[in-house]
Amino acid sequence: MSDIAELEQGILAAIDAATSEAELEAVRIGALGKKGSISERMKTLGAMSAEERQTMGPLLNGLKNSLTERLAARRQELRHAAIAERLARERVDVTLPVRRPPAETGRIHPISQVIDEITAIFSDMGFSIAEGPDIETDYYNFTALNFPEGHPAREMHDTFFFNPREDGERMLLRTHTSPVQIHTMEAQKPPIRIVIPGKTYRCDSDPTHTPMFHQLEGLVVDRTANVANMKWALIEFCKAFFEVDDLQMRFRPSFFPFTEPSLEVDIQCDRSRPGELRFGEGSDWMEILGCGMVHPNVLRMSGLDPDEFQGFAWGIGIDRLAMLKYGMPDLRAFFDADARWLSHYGFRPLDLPTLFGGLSG
Ligand code: 2NM
Repeated sequence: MSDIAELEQGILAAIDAATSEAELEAVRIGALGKKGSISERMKTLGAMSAEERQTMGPLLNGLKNSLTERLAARRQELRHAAIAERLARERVDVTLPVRRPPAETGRIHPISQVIDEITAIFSDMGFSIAEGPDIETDYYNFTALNFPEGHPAREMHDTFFFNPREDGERMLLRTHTSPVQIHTMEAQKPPIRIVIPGKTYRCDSDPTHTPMFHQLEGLVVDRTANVANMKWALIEFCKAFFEVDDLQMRFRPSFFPFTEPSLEVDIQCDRSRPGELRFGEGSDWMEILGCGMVHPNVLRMSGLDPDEFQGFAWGIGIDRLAMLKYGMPDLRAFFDADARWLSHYGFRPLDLPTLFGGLSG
């Protein structure tokens, strides 16, 4: 047998013996790669006599072509064999239960849901959402809101204070979100229409109070804002939030340092059925928010001329609103991070509250 025929036999045997595409590729490189046995032979053509080259040239070229074809055919065989082997080995059990994706099993906390509902209502009325830091200065939490130095109202807030700084200034955890209103009035020219949801802190802990709780406050400042505008906005809000068309509301005189006049607001409810509470029916009242016309001192301290601008503001406790709307009996369960509680009281993440789609789904 000529050495070319021997070479061919060897390569063909290796091709047949390859049991994977990777092994086959190694055979290809060994024969036809840059330094492969056939390629090396090709390089010797140049040194041959013209006669020799005339027989060896076509021989080597033919060999190269036939090996390339053989390699391709074997690659197909191996690929089909691998697929057949996987099909035989792998099984799908179509009777297994479907595992639900995270977006199906996760739940939105009722407080987040209620914040989304309230901000959807006020966004629809043209309000923007504003936020600010939980850690504030005494000035933004009290002084700028017309709490006089040493006034008992400062004590009533049961404030969490930090240790005083070197310069004597004492930071605190905000006791309401009102500091955000002050920052906004300092930074923006009227008209201002903002709502401010957020965490607030008071050193108070019993069955109906947690040291951290949530508030949503609102502020409108322009040249003509008045008590009638305020009452309209709050009545429309309550009807939208509790999803009732008719709802009696009662505005009673009250006191806050930052508003004058100040009002507390009750909504009509029915407590006659045991274990059930309904809004927009019955002859009972429940207090749900405080409001008032922004005190001239507050406007002045924030750089607004009270003879030119006037404003109204209000504050609502979000946690209690969530309990009332969704019938959750214990406030403290809100902050226990109990997955079972959340899977019961939580909301589906893809059901976003909108006025057109329904707030609570
Ligand atoms: C309330 C009740 C009444 C209020 C006032 C202000 C500000 F900054 F404009 F003066 N912010 N929030 C306000 C008014 C808050 O919560 C029960």
